[in-house]
Amino acid sequence: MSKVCVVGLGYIGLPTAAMLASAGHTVIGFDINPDVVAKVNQGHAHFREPDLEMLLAAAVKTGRLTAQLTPAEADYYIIAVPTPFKDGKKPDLSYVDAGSDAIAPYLRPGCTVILESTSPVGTTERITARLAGKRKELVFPVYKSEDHHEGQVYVVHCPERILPGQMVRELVSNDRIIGGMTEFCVAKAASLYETFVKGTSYNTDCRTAEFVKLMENAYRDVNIAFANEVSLICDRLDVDVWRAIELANKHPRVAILKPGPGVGGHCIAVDPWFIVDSAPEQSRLIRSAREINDHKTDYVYDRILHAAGRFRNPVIACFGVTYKPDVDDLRESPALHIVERLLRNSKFKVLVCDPMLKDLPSKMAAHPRLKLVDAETARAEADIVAFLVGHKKFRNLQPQKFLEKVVVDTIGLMAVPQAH
Ligand code: SAJ
Repeated sequence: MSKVCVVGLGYIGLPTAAMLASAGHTVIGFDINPDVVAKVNQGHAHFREPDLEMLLAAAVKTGRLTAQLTPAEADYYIIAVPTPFKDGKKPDLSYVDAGSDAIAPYLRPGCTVILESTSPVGTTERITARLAGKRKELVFPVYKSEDHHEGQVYVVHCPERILPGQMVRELVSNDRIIGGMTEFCVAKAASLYETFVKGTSYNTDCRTAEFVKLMENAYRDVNIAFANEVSLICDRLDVDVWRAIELANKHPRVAILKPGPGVGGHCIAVDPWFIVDSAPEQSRLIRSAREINDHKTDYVYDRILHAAGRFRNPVIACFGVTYKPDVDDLRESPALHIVERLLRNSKFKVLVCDPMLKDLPSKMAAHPRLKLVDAETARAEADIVAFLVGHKKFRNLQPQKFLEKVVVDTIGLMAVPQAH
């Protein structure tokens, strides 16, 4: 069993820290947010994720997981900090840089640094150079070198690929890609992951691992863009997109995804831009997919606006504001963007119904023309109903109860399944 310092107790770092502790490791969770640290030390997660609360409570109770505002000396460091983009859709590596700067003074010979954050190609080499610049007395790996020094520091990229909503299960069952600066680095990291991962670990170099992760999310974005583009074409040609996709998917080699109000979350709406940024001329499809998915949000907003034109002071009910079904995460949520834009029109009153949320985000909660309500109130009071997120709890809404409303159904909630 090892001592592991997890840098960043967010959506990836926290479940990983709890899982490592439950596997028997001693885990120090380091986060710069005092509220997060306090909450974790009480055994509570700061976001909702199935099974996480139980795993975390046990990890804290046994004393194997503690959170603190500084890093600690450890055998392994796992960096799991955000990698958003900044102006011009350029990757913002400031959190990765800050995380590696923070651990630099604690590194000791033989320790391993694992970058789990989704990162542009070259980032693992970047942090290695940064750490080496701060700890000149230690030996760091050289990319793809076959040399090995006793007591060197090892550095790898092992991208996290767990799906929000199924994180705890996927942490154990997913296959892992371990991309090292050198093969010796891979071997070091593999011996940590094999203590809790039941999936297979595949070894490669860090550049390939970085690209594989970006490519996976770009692949999903492109597929969702196809579904969203098809939905626009169907609207134009007066074809029922849900029935058309259902029928096309009867073909043995066709599996079209679901159209929606756009693509949200902190991953798929962001990561493809890292590819576009690094190879703009070669990434035409990936860029178009991002643009198509972003455009879909504008299109849905315009449809609601068009419907609102019929009313003097329309009440608009938005069913769902999270970035996808059955999570409480609002980051990059297309539905939330639509709500924010609707509120800019002083004639509109907006009702939000979202069973995953106890409260609206603080910046919206006090808005005089916005209310978080239950499904029945939203239905009863609305002139226009926009179905934006397909939460499981919406599945028992009865289409006939919405007949006298103007409905903008972006997720096929009211589509009647066909028997044949
Ligand atoms: N969406 C659609 N139609 C679909 C499927 C999804 O519009 O048919 C939308 C969702 O509503 C959401 C967005 O796409 O707004 C993304 O949702 P998602 O469930 O596809 O993916 P994420 O962002 O929750 O998680 C992804 C996963 N990556 C892949 O499936 C390739 C996950 O495995 C990664 O770990 C995660 O990104 C990440 O952290 O990178």
